[in-house]
Amino acid sequence: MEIGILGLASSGKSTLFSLLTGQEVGQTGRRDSAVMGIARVPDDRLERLSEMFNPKKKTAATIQYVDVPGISAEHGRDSSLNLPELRTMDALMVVVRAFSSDNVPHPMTSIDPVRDLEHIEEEFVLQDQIIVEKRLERLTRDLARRRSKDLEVEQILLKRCLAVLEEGRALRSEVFDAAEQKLLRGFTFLSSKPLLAVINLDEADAGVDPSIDEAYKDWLEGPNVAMTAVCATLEGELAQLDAEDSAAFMEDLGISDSALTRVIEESYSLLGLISFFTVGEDECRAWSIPRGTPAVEAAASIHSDIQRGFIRAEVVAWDELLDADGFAVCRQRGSLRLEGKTYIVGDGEVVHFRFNV
Ligand SMILES: Nc1nc2c(ncn2[C@@H]2O[C@H](COP(=O)(O)OP(=O)(O)OP(=O)(O)O)[C@@H](O)[C@H]2O)c(=O)[nH]1
Ligand SMILES: [Mg+2]
Repeated sequence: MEIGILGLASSGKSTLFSLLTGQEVGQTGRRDSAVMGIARVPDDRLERLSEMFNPKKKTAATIQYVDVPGISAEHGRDSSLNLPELRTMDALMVVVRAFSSDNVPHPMTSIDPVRDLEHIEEEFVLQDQIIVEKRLERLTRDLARRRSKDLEVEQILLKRCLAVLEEGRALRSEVFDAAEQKLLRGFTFLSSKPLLAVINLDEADAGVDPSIDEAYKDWLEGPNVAMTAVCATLEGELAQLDAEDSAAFMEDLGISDSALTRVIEESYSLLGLISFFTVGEDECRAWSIPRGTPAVEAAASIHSDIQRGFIRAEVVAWDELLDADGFAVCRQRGSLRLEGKTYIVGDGEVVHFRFNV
């Protein structure tokens, strides 16, 4: 799963990308290409299971982030939104600047995170509108030449999209049924992708939750939208410290949890992902699957052989396994269940697949 990091110039995208992925981006201001990196999803449950099994290897779930060059402050002037990489992203993360700094110029001069968010949303809407209009023109021409039920259906759907976009609304705010979603998928509309707004705060405001701010209310109401806040420079400083010092520093500042962890967790849930675990002396590992995935497809995320030869899944909740201190007691207690192919794997379940190929 991939999330594109977008925003106006100098909003802190690359700083945040480096902190999330541990990967340096180098110079700011590059406008031509995107940079990919991988973030490990922090998961206390995996830590606890690993303490129990003491495996040779511990593997966390991951999310890919892509640092995209800054969006222009002028409408319709964007090259970075035309990057092909962006089209295949599963979600978009928009970093908006709320920090003030005399050393870092803001492309719109004043600091106004809500305005910046709106500007970027308008840009998504504009880009999608261009695509819809082009396609509609084409459809009108084709339909004048020959009748086609499929093309008519597409035309009706796209006209509906155009009406939404002309109102300045993102397509993610509209409900489409499964067939419509399938038809729209190929267009890879930016405004239909789930969106995580990350407000990059001043050091002094670290720990403030922007979702309680009235100014963002309109933003938070929509479906497939999430919001969180970080102070990127502060997180950078925290990352330099060892665990003990960083905990003490956080206490001084009155912040209880790492904002970076929150960004990753918000990303994860926005993508609709959950984790199941496989455990053993060789490896304890968290696997990402979309919520609602049946066991046989969860097996496929590990290996196609396990899917092909699927017999049964042995399933137990992570905390029950921990509480029982091993599978043997789970079996006695009946908390270890045998499930079939269609069983929907739940978040935090430890799964052992029995298969035969
Ligand atoms: N004071 C302060 N400065 C920050 C913060 N986050 C980023 N900066 C600074 O802002 C400048 C731009 O940060 P980048 O992370 O390069 O911003 P960017 O969005 O990647 O910029 P472009 O790629 O040029 O669009 C750098 O000098 C950062 O050190 C913050 O939370 N507080
Ligand atoms: Mg950058």
